[in-house]
Amino acid sequence: VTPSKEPDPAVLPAYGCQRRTPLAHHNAMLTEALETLARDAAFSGDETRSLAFTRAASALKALPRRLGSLRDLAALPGVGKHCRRVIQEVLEDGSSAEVEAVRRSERYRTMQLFTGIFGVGTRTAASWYQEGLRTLADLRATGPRLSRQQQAGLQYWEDLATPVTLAEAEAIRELVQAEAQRILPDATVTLVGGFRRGKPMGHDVDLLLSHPEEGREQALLGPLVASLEQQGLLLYQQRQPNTFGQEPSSSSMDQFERCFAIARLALPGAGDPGAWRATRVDLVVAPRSQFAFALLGWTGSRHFERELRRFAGRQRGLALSSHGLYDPQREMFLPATTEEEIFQLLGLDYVAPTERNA
Ligand code: DCP
Ligand code: MG
Repeated sequence: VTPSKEPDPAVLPAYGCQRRTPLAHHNAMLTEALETLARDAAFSGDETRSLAFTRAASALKALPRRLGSLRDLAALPGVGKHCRRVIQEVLEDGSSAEVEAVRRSERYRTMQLFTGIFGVGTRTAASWYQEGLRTLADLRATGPRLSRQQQAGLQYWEDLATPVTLAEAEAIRELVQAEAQRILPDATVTLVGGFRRGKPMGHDVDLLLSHPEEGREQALLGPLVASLEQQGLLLYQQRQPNTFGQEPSSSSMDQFERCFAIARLALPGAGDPGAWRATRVDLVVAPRSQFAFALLGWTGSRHFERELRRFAGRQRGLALSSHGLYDPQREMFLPATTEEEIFQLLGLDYVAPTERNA
């Protein structure tokens, strides 16, 4: 045994995908402070700075105890000077003046509000802020030109800002599955995203659709969306075709056939028999051969996914996406039918969905 080559067991592994990160952890005050700074940096378009804060927060989430002093930071990989200073402030004073100033700032508050609207990204929100817009009323009144998606986002803003519960997500999954199986009896509908990681609430319902027979899944989404729409269950829908293999993927966004929708979910327990709420639903269709990769890619968290791709590239020379694992040396995709097999191909210990809250 050469001690210098053995990883120090007291130090957390460097990549988020090498760690177990439960939903409930021991350092919420610190991670919330750092994530505020991460969001603020992202709002100004500084992804690198944002990532540094996100990385530090993510490592803290995996720490199996409360961080008591700055000395404990030795156990965490990649905590830079700025993060250190913020952590020190929170440990000593219970809060960080810098973070509090960000939280109070008009820009941060407005950016939070605007980027929270369905269809509004950082750049759009920033340009609206530049133009002097501050409230939803501003958008509605003096209105910049809004896309159809943004109009729907504004129209149903209040419902969409209300967290979706696991029970509501399950109800939507069942409804979609019943409809999908009327079209193709063996179709599968899997609840992915935060709910699969054990979150009791979410901002949307992410559903992965597939079929055991390769190719059959192509006949699913069109009729499914048409049928849901006919029943008055969709308040908004926007379909995108599958573009995998057609054009080089420009973003980290995958290229599955999909539908971004706002569903009209009946609320049977609400007293009023006609009660309903608007709910964001993403329907994503994966062929069987890519299902395990899609499942892994759509379970998240976003940071866990980013770390998986970074690990695959930097440590293994492989390109991971929601479509597959590509080996550029052998010029081929490495097949896998389960998430466990993908971790194995990457030479990583398996991490269960509920431990992927990096
Ligand atoms: N995803 C990703 N990269 C993207 C979009 C999505 O890796 N650009 C993956 C990771 C996410 C999952 O898809 O976990 C679903 O995206 P959401 O934005 O719905 O995130 P969550 O479901 O995790 O969170 P929430 O509870 O807010 O819905
Ligand atoms: Mg989600």
